[in-house]
Amino acid sequence: MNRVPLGKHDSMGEIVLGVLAPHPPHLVYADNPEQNEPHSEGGWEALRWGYQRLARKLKNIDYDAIVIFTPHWQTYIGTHFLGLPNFKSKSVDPIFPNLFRYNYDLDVDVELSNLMCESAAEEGIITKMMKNPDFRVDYGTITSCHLLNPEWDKPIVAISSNRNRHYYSVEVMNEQATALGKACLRAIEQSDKKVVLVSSHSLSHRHFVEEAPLPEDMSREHIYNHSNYVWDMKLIDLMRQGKMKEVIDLMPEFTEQTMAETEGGGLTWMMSAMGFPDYSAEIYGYQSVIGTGNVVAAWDPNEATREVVL
Ligand code: 2X7
Ligand code: FE2
Repeated sequence: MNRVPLGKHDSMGEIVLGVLAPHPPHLVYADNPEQNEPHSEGGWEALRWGYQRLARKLKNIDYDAIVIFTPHWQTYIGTHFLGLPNFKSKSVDPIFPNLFRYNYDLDVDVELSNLMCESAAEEGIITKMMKNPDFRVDYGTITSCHLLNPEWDKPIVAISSNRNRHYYSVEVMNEQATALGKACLRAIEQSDKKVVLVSSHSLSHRHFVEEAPLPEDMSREHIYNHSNYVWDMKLIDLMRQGKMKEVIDLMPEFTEQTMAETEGGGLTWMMSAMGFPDYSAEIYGYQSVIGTGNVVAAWDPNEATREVVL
């Protein structure tokens, strides 16, 4: 599609918030929503209460769609985008089917999805629209979206994670995700919509290999090892200082040393789309889940509504 470049005074779409939203299925399990079959006695409150606070902030933001980048929809040829108006099925976590069997029924902003797909292709990225009605949406997308917007009253765009890191290196992943972020920003501007970006992943990702008899037994929960914790704190400190370019430059080293899900490119994609913010991130909570490090954080481009949360 040939698009006319936007003139200086044309109205433009914009990113109204960027969110780092970890997706351990444990958090949905602990919340006991009606969509999830297993029942829990709670757990992981530092993260769940942080998410609830952020969800309240989102209720006061005017936006049209959530665009989420997920490391659990892994594609080996190109980057894929959800391409049908609705997906409905049961999502079962392959590792934790005891915790997550979630009945979802979600709407997609196909117009925005198409625009992003086309814009990415113009950037030289191999792309595909996912139009299989039986496609099962990954638990990362569902968990982060559920915790941010339990009402599911906004359409989403979900973007797959191309496995550049496995074919090439974390450095190549960082470059490709940067290009994808720029392409998605162009599409958002063209769309004339207000968009919330979500990068769905943990920070450090070394984890236990044996589950506690009661998964929500919080006496068993702790970070996997100290060096992973130190890395997480280093990154969160830079986020607070508004040094996101530095965080992205550290991505290869951080990802290698902590086995982080940043390998999928989500944080790099989001920061690139947001122009590598030099203002403070809002921190909503940090906690381990099966030993992994998880922070809920947001970047609010609007100075008037930006808060110091924690
Ligand atoms: O996918 C995940 C994760 N990222 C972190 C913790 C626990 C389970 O699943
Ligand atoms: Fe994950």
